[in-house]
Order: sequence, then structure tokens, then C-alpha cells
Amino acid sequence: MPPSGGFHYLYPFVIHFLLLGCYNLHLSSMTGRIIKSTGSWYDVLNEAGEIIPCRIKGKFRIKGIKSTNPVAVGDVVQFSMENETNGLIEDIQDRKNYIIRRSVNLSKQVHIIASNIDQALLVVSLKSPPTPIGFIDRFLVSAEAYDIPTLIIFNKIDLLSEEDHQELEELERIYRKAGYSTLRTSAKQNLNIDKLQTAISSQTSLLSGHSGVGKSTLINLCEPGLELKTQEVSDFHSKGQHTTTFAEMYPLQNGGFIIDTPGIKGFGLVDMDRAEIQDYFPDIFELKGQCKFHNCLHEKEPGCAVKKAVEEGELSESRYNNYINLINDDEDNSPYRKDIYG
Ligand SMILES: Nc1nc2c(ncn2[C@@H]2O[C@H](COP(=O)(O)OP(=O)(O)OP(=O)(O)O)[C@@H](O)[C@H]2O)c(=O)[nH]1
Ligand SMILES: [Mg+2]
Ligand SMILES: [Zn+2]
Repeated sequence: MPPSGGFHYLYPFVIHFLLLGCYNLHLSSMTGRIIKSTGSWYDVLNEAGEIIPCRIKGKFRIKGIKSTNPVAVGDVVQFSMENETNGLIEDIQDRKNYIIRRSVNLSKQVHIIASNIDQALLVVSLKSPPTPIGFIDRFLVSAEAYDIPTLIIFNKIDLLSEEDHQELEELERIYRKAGYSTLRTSAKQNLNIDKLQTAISSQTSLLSGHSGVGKSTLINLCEPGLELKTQEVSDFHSKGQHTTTFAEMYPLQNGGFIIDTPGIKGFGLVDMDRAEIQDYFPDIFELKGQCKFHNCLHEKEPGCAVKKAVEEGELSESRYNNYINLINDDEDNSPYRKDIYG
């Protein structure tokens, strides 16, 4: 006779509740957010702050886009428990926005880097490695197309010579004039990390930029507990690898999320009409109403207010030239179109 024998009449009820519990596990749908995706498994952060490894139930088709990944970091999903530890993703809530790149080999397919983003932080370094200005404009066009505000972070300020500083000031002037906020940082000297912390607080922010510009290093400084892997630029160049290998979202202690991504080399514009591209250059968009022709593409048309602004030094030549490069982008031959991680 067990010491608690007096309660044996409760056993059928206990078993009944246990069974009911398991039954409910299958039936009740919960809401969570995808914070990591590794092949066929997804980490879902539930409303209680727990991480539940989940698989996908069936196939998802996303209206309008053919993507290589059906579920992306940042997605809000409905899921149910398939057993005590693992869940099944049943549905994806409509995405507020998303940022995509063309997939490496399948030119018609895209890869969703992340979704439901409040802001993008484009990390740029003028040195070690230098970020081409064409890449900055291409990224900004994509973010504008999805209505994602972008803060441009010039990192590795400690490496700049006096001459480099002049170039930096020129870039800051160009992008501020186009309506973007910019921030100078040095992870090495702890410069403006407090400002970066303020900028990311209570927001879902996506960090993007070339490999080695310091994305993971900056996140580690903003949120010290994370200890993300980082690597010397010379080390990964010799190995031809980037350090962060897939996008992952981290909850911040003071609210909000930060998404670290692998460095991208090219950034293909997806499904954009030639005539539409100017709308994603705020500094060109502002002038287009003053052109003689309403359908002016600002190439060789007479009475073009955009070209006049370039001649008068009101619009930067680099922004204009990058715009012209984008509208004349040859889908098959452009190096950017191949969009290789690097
Ligand atoms: N001098 C200097 N070095 C920096 C700074 N920020 C980062 N680094 C160094 O740059 C190297 C690359 O930094 P990571 O944070 O790994 O770069 P990443 O952008 O995350 O690279 P991927 O994950 O490959 O995309 C590391 O050795 C960092 O210590 C900085 O402000 N100044
Ligand atoms: Mg990294
Ligand atoms: Zn024009």
C-alpha cells in the first residue's frame, strides 16, 4: 500500500486530465515569431518567451513571390505542439514587409532575408573592407520599395585617415540630403555605441552590409550577453567565408529585436519596372515633378530637372550615376544580379 493510498480514487481523473492535456497540445494553436531557420527546423519564440523548435506542416505558398524559403526570420506564425518539445507551423500571418535578395542560381526565385522589420541598419565601412557606393544605393532602393526606413552606419571610423574623413563627410552630406540618418561608429573605440543602442531599442532592426564590416561586433557591443561569432577580415578572406552564415533574430533586453545577417555582396532588385526605380531615390523623386515630360527617365530628355540639379551641384553625381546604372541594368549580365553572398 503506497503512503498516498488514500488518493487512489483520483487516479482516473489524473489520467483523464493528462489525456486531455495531450489532446489540447495538438488542438490549440499558438502565436510565435520565427527567430532562426536552419534547414527544415525553425526556432519559434512563443508569447511566454520560450523557444520552441518547429517544423512546417504541409507546403506554404506565398502570394506573388516564389521564394526558396517558405518561412523567414521575423515571420509571425500560428503553430501547435506536435509533442512535448516540438511544434508544427500551420500558418504565417501576412507580412508587414520583407527584404529579399535573388537566390544564387535560380534567377527567378528569391530568398526572403527577413520580414516584419521596423528599420534596416546598413553597416558600411570605407576601409577593411571598402563598401562600394553602388551597393549602398542599391540597398536603399530595395528598402524604399518595401517602405523600410534605413539608418546608414559608417563603422570602423578608427581606421580612417584625414583624407578618408573627407570622403566620409561627403557621403554623409549626400545621404543626409537624400533624407537618410547616418551614424559614425567604431566598435574598436566604443564610439557612439550608446547612440546605436538608443536607435535599436524597442524596434525590430535588420543589420545588413558586406561581410567583415562589423555587423556582429556591433551587436555584441549593444547587447553584451549575446556573444556572436566574429572574425578578423584577413582570416575569412583567406578562407573565402563569411562569419555569420544565416539570418538570426535576437530579442533585446530593453525590448525589440535585432537581426544579424550574413554579409551580402550584391543586392539584386527584384521585380521593379524601369520607370519605378526613380521613386525609390527620394532626392530624385523630389525633383521629377519639375521635368518637362511627365514620363521623364532623366536620361537624355530635354528640360530635365534632375540633370539640371546634377549640373548645378544640387544632386550628387554618384546618386545620379547609380540611378542611371540601375535603370540600364541588364538582367542577365549585371554582376549585381547574381547576388552572391560574400
Ligand atoms: N578597427 C576596427 N575593427 C572592427 C570594427 N568593427 C569590427 N571590427 C573587426 O572587423 C572584423 C569583422 O567583424 P564581424 O563583426 O565579424 O563582421 P560581420 O559584418 O559580422 O561579418 P559577416 O558575419 O561575415 O557578414 C572583426 O575582426 C572585428 O573585430 C571597428 O569599428 N574598427
Ligand atoms: Mg557577422
Ligand atoms: Zn527628368
